[in-house]
Amino acid sequence: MKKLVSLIVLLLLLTDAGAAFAAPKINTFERPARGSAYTLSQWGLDGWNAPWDKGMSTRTWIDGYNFNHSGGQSLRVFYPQGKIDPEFSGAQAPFALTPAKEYYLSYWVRFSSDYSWGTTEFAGKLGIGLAGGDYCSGGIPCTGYNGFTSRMIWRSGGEAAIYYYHMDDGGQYGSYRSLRDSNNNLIYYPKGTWVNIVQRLKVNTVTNGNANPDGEIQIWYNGVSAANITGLRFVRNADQVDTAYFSSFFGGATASFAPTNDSYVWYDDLKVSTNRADICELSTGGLLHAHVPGGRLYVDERRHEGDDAGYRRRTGRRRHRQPGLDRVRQRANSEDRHLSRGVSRRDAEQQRQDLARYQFGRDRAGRDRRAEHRQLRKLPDRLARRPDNGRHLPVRPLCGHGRLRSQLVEDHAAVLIV
Ligand SMILES: [Ca+2]
Repeated sequence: MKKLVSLIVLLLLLTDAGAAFAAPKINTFERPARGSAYTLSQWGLDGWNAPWDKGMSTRTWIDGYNFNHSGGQSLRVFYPQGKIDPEFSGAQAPFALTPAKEYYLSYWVRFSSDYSWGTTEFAGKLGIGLAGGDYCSGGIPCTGYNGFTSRMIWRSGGEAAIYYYHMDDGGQYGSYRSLRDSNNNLIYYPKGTWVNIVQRLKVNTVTNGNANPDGEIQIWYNGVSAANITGLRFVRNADQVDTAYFSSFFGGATASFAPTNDSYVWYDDLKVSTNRADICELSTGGLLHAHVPGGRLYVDERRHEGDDAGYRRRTGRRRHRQPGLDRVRQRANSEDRHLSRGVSRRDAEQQRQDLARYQFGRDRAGRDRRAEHRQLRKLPDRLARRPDNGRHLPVRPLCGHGRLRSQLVEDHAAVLIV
């Protein structure tokens, strides 16, 4: 019970803490028409603006057919067989951010199941990174006056690493640090499944034109810290993090780095924020451990009792009230007692029916809830297959299940598994 209470308190804290910060920049790729290229102007319509791009109009595709991490769509990027360099492989665009000393960046990524890491040499840039100033990269040493970059790469066999340009690279090219799991083993990107990458970059301070060695880069892989680099010097001037740098292509400088077959990477749920609380993938270290006796899904409604005005303020929408909702609320209010004495099969079934009635209303909100419900239903199924038989399972109640955060969390404060 303590865990449930602390989960709810945590969610309230996370939701409210965000109000003091600027809104995070998010892209779920749900707006654009599926089956179309996601051109730079389309990015702009979603609030992501860049002065130039490579490959966005020719090698990107809004996938509403195959894979997505949220909603019904994702961004697929194409890496043609035999090609290297951003001119011919993948996509690039430096998206403008409001300059800040420190940023968090999160995205979900899925490699095609026959992804080729290269021919005889193996390296490529993956997804989106953080950068500032004139984002020094591509074999240009960082002087402290020409900015910095920090991007994810793959190496041989899909070894995951962060590749960053800073003042102390010690050569023409940047530095890299391989990601390692909690047992200090190298992390390799899997094929054919979604993984989450979070990067935090903090620019060093500057005193009288001298760079102090207090810059930092940290990477989380599926919510767990996988690299933490400190003592970095990026700049001697006033440059800050001002770019979310989409930069993904094969290479390396020679064709030996090219893929041996057409390869694809899907991206979804890009998020950039100065506020860690906006990155739900990092909630309590990435995983919330909830006690899950029966593997049943339960939506807690308590937070919004009598708070319609607050709902309208947050969402700009009038809240839909539907038959059955009040009963769901009542049951939610007595949830503690249910849990402490165990939920009978009959009670649980009644809860399920009430919840379904609420979620399956015939209006547009009902359709949205049905989509969420389909996502949510996968959660207990997946958890139940784990060897610990559904108890003390790591769950991500704020992330990765349709509009959980934007819709369910705002509507209901918490999604619990009971
Ligand atoms: Ca999506």
